[in-house]
Amino acid sequence: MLFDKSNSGISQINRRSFLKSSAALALLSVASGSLLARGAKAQEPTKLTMSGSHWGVFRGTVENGRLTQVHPWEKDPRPNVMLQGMMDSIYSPSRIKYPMVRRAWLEQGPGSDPEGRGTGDFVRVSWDKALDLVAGELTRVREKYGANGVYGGSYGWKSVGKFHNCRTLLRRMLKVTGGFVNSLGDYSTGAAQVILPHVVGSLEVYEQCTTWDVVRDNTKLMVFWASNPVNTNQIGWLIPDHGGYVGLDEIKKAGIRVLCIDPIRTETCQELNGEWIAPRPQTDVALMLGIAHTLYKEKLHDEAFLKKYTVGFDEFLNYLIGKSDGVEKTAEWAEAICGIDAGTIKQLARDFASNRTMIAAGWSIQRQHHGEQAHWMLVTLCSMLGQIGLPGGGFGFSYHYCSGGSPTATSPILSGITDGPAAAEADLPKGCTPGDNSSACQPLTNAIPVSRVVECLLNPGKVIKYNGSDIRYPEMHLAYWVGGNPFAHQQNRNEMIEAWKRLDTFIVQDFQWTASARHADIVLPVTTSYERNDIEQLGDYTLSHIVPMKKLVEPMYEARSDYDIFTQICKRLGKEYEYTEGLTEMDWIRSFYEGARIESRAKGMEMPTFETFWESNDALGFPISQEQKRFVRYESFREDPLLNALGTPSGKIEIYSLNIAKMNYDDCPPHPTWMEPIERLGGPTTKYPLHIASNHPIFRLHSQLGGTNVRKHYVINGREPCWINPKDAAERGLSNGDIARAFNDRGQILVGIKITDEIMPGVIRIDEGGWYDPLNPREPKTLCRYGDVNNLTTSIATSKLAQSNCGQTAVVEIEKYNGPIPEVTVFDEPHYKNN
Ligand code: PGD
Ligand code: PGD
Repeated sequence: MLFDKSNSGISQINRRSFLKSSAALALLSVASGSLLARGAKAQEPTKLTMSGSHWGVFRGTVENGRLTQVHPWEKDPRPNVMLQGMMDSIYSPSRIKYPMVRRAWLEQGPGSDPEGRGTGDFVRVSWDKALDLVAGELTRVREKYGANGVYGGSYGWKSVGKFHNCRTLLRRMLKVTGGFVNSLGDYSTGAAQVILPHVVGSLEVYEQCTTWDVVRDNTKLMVFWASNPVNTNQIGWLIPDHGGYVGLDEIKKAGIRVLCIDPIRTETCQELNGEWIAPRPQTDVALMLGIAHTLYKEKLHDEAFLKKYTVGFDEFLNYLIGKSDGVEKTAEWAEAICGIDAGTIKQLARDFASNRTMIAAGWSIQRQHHGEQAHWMLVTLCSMLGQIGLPGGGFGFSYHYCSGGSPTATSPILSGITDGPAAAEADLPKGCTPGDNSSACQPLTNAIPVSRVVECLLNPGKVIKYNGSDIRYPEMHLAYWVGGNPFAHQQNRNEMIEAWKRLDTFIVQDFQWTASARHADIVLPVTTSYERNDIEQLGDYTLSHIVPMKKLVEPMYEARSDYDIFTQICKRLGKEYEYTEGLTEMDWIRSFYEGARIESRAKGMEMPTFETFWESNDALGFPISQEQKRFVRYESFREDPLLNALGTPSGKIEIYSLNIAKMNYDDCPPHPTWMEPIERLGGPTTKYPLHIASNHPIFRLHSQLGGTNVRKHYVINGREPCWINPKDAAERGLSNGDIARAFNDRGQILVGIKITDEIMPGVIRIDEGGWYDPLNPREPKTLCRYGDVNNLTTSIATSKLAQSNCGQTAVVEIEKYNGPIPEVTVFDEPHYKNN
């Protein structure tokens, strides 16, 4: 049973009984308390209003200006318990109420006492004052250091909505007011999205998979390789449709054999009664090579497929059989690295080859040192199996994400707010022409790989390699963050804190007192999406509905929308019209809808008028054809590889890439290769004995909702849970509920112990997104009181190719914490003084 304490170990909620126990659909309500909302003064009639979030579509009951109940949409096949936290996020004690400035920054100027960041020494200021300070500081930094002094790469999962897309709104503001440094790529698939275009000609990780219907009807063996859709499909980048759960139910009913290759017996493995194979983390490439070697030796590989649809197998084969490096990648060789016995590895090869096999791969295996290799090797393995493009065979890299595999509807694409004109010339200082690389002509919108921000701050001027190009790190003095939480998402927290000292100014706009906000110099309170109007599509892959996201309650305290804040900054910098184009919130929303209406006509459909749609208080649905329900990824390529050539240089799957060979990177060879990560469980140079799986959390979206009442359902002794195998716990004298200290050379955190045999020995699990709560922010490598795993992870890049993050690369030790137990403080607002 899903999310049952006895199974998952960290939850006290049994999801199904939780849902059943609530009357009708009125599932989620908050206890009525004192009302602080501005809109609470007026007595309004009870009403139901539709909106959406990363957790699903819902209708809200608003009583006396307060959201009191959330009703999941009746068409949601598997409503999400996180909706409860979503509602609480409006009212939680972690809400930012007023504009704040760090005292030292305010009184002594930018860059003062950077060690004081995170101590909570804030002064409340008026909006006018805060906006003047921001506009003035942008001007000062640009005048002194140029546009490259301002970092606006601001990565993060923001909120859904085509208009209040705060990261784009920030870039729009920074673009019209004078330029900034941008970011490249993302934290989710940073390595895979750079390597896969070289291999299969597309990002692949965000592409539609063969539909679940086709899998149900054709697949005989479903392999979840580092993939846990029962957990990770709960949320969406757009509003989630949760169709992946229907797919999982179907394959369960069909009795399809399921294998889970994962150091943890995941919720998916449990729900589908899967067979569990637990390799040592970070050794999947070796395991895949062992399987590939068996396929080759036992002549189970599909030579015809390799010849017709791929290039470079021969070069790879020389490596596989040890011709090129003297090491044959036998199952026995793989066993010594990954810990799975050679017999099982050989049997996997036979089972994969003798069945219609679909490999659903997750993304943790590319969030590791040399992470580029994992998905490349998976494509190679599937090429050897020869089932790519056949119904129910091959690979799917997004079955676990936003319900990939749910069929795509015939629908228009809603546009959204943009960050302004994209012409290359417009990005250069006046008088510069594209291609002029002199220091005076650096692009105004320079960009660095997203997870390299810390390295960039520490090494201005350094030149790094990136996917065939050179990037020179700019010298940045101001960072402006919206819609993201770098003090949660970035690896190696203590190194980051040192790097942040190079900044004169760190500005954060958020609605919660995240660790990032607590380390900011200027903090601006924004509205949640439930305090403003917007519009969004349902289902990243299905795009099956357009959802009105109607304002439910008035902005709390002094919160303003990102759009309003940036408009006011632009006004101070003389660029208000360029920013707003004279349009209001509802003008923009209407314009996106009207654009979709025009597109839908071209597809032979007539959407209702905007007024009808908006007043309907319901999602507008689009048809899904039989053909769309039977979509098979790579079917057309398989049918005609010349006519439907891939976007690679050869038009085929590239098992050997000439382009990558030309880059000549020592850490990314031209064919999939096993390379030791800098540290791993059982590795040759590893100092600490336990690997940490920093998975995506069950009851949060990263750090989002960490500050809400959902937290009480999973914390252990008030801390972030740490799963540990009974053997490892016994060796360390740890019991359930203990507070323990996990540590390595990079940092130390407190966690709450959960002993479970759902995790393999040698591995502990501490989910990413725990809020950073430094015991003494002025002390280097101070203890984190709550359990932010990124105190322990490495900030090394995957390789010169993708320069992506390695959030899954970390080994540690753990011990019972015998010191005085410090109170967790990060979930309340910091102390501040009124100005
Ligand atoms: P979130 O917690 O989603 O984390 O990192 P990310 O920064 O995306 O942060 C979003 C922030 O935006 C929240 O603070 C939220 O309150 C704020 N926000 C929401 N809506 C709005 C809005 O309308 N306006 C403004 N101004 N703010 C808003 C996630 C990142 O973490 C990701 S995507 C991945 S895949 C990585 N995963 C791992 C991992 O697996 N392991 C480790 N060790 N580390 C990771 N870090 C990465
Ligand atoms: P993870 O939980 O990090 O999810 O999707 P991703 O697939 O990256 O890892 C998936 C599985 O990989 C886990 O079961 C983990 O145990 C396993 N694993 C870890 N290391 C290894 C390894 O070395 N080898 C093998 N074989 N398995 C390993 C993340 C995706 O989820 C992303 S990127 C985002 S931004 C979203 N985030 C969330 C979220 O924060 N919370 C929820 N509930 N859902 C999400 N969905 C999305």
